[in-house]
Amino acid sequence: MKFGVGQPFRRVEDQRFITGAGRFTDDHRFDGEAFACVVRSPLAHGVINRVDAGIARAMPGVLGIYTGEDLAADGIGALPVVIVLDHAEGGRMPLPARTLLAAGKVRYLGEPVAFVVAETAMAALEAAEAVELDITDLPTVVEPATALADDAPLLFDEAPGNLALHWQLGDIAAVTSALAASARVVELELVNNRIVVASMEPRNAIGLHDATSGQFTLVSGSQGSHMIRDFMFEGVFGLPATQLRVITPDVGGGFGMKAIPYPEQALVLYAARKLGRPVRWQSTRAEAFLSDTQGRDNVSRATLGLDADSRFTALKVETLASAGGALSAFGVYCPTLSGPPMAPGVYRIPAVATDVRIAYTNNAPMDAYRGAGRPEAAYLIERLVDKAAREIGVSPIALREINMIAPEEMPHRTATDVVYDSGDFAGVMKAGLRAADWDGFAARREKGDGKRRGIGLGYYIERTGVPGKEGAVVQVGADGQVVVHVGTQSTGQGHETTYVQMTAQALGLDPERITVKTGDTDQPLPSAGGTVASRSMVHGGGALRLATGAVLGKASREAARLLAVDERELDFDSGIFRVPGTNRHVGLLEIAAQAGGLEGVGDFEQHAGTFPNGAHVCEVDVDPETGHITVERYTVVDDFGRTLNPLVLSGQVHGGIAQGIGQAMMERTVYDPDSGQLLSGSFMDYGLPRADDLPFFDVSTHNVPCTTNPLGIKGAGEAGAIGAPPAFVNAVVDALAPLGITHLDMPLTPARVWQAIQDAKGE
Ligand code: SMO
Repeated sequence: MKFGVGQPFRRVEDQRFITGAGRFTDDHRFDGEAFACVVRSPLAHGVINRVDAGIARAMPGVLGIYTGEDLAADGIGALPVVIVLDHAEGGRMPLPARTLLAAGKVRYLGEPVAFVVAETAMAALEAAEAVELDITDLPTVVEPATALADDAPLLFDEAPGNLALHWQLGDIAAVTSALAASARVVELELVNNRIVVASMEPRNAIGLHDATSGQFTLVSGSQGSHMIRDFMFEGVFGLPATQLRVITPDVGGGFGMKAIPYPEQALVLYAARKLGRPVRWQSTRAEAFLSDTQGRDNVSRATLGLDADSRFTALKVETLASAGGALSAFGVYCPTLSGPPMAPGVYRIPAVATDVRIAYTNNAPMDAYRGAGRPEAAYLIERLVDKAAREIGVSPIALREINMIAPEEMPHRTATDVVYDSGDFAGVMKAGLRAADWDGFAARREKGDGKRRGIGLGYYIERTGVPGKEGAVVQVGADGQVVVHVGTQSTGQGHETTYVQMTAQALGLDPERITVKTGDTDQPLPSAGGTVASRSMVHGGGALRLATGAVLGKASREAARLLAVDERELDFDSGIFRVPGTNRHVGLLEIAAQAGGLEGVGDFEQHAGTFPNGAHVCEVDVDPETGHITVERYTVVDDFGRTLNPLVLSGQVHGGIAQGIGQAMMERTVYDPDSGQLLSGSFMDYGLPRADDLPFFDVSTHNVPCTTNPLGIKGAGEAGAIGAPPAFVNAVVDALAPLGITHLDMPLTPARVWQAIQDAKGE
């Protein structure tokens, strides 16, 4: 089947997107709508003495101005925290309330202080600028290490020492002794730089309220309307989730940042109820830099032990991480439950332990960003293994081969208690090296043009599709049109294409007949969890398989009745049930027409993770005169279990590589340590990679079917961003190793690289 699973079927949504016919939140208009503007803190840390809206309230077109005190008086609650853990010493982590508008203090630059609603966006902006803030400046801390120091200014009374959470995995004492008993240890301290998420479409929200029924509606770009409803509404409004409908239309990028609820989503609902009018808010790019959750931002010191045969004996990781100035919904998830369990990577390491301290800091709240903890784990182990190889004097490939978990060891339970179900790591690595012509690099290294060349491998593994439920409903209409409801939300990945393809294949129907619907809590779904952790195809695909199966079950019973044969005698092909050896047949669409429509429901539960993995090989040129790096070649071989659509898949990997190289090469959120002011608050100051910063990517697969889900697939959405940083940095360090450089911290900007070269030369 030419549209079938495994075929490079072209994206069905692209016609709409490239002709400007996409419908994003901002394209939705409502009668009588009013416009909101957020008054944000101009200081990173301070005591709020007074918020004076007197002048602003009297300005033309102003409908309402709300402060933290107004919300408290109306009984509006704080944004709930989804991930709450215990301290290593026992006792629950503190949970300082994240109110929708700052109350008493501000703790990061851009924290919402007041919410202004007016007849026009311009009137709202002008009034917002007229709101007078009297805030007493307090000293700031913008790095976890300084925030945890004894003399650091305290952000929250509830969190002594600014400690959001102290968390451990594994037996630190046992690992410390295993390291002491090892023939050799290799140490590495590295920074995983704080970065912005930079979705193409900034955040937005439109709130509606029907006073008669008491029903709220929220239109907002998100990674799943059900998640936003379920995580935010009850806690903030004290009302049952059924009183809110969330609609998420087309979305221009989420990457984890839009998986969580934000103050503005609740504020538009609050104001809509107050004013009896629809209220809309659209973030500007400048606000996105200040107030979207950011990613990564941790510093780790790692020690790897090896025996005399270069086998890994133990791994200890100590991490300081930043939570930012407010606790986001999954704020502590990345450096705890998500990253550290993946610390061993694809290697046999008998003893692993991690100690993590997460600190409150005066900068934007921290949360998931493409990979959400797994990129940090992969970067750490892959840099460490490379450094170990260089110190021992073996090739980085040989050291990996010695230590990689073999296919015959699957399933393999890591020392961190994660069970890898399948994988051929050494085989995938070989395929990657072959595709990248690793062996031919020696000849490419010496071009005699004064540039320094390097090659690096990053072998990533990640855990995707963590346990959970997802539903799907397939409706074959009497008119021959098929509607597929799923609960995972595309933010650009191409879900429509892949779900159409899977449905077309299962039902033997033309893709043109099939429409995918997502993003509405009113959809008839048995469950819906949204798009996070590369779970859409594993969970949503699993649910869709059950739903198409249910449609076919009903149809085949009906076909058997119509054709007067036993159901088991029927053949089904290209949408037609046939009695073999006869010309008797009936089509699925005929059956649906006669029955007035057919519906199948899938309620799928995934019980274990999937473990996509792969080899990224990066080749760079470093200009020693300027420190400028060019990526000359980039090759990836991934194991995604099974490929549903190679075009959609490579799109995912390409985007991920761009984000991963972006972090490694040029991206960094910079806050002034003294004032907490953001020094990288626009794309003039913040380096985002562009097409001409990147080469063509050579992307292919070497799939080993996953055993933990019926489709045999491994989640692919985040993989590119996980493999790229170690491959890139390993390549640059390889280029500069002859100068004695053993490590460089991301981002490897020309200035940083040039300085490292000067330092190495002793100049
Ligand atoms: S960073 Mo993702 O949306 O799990």
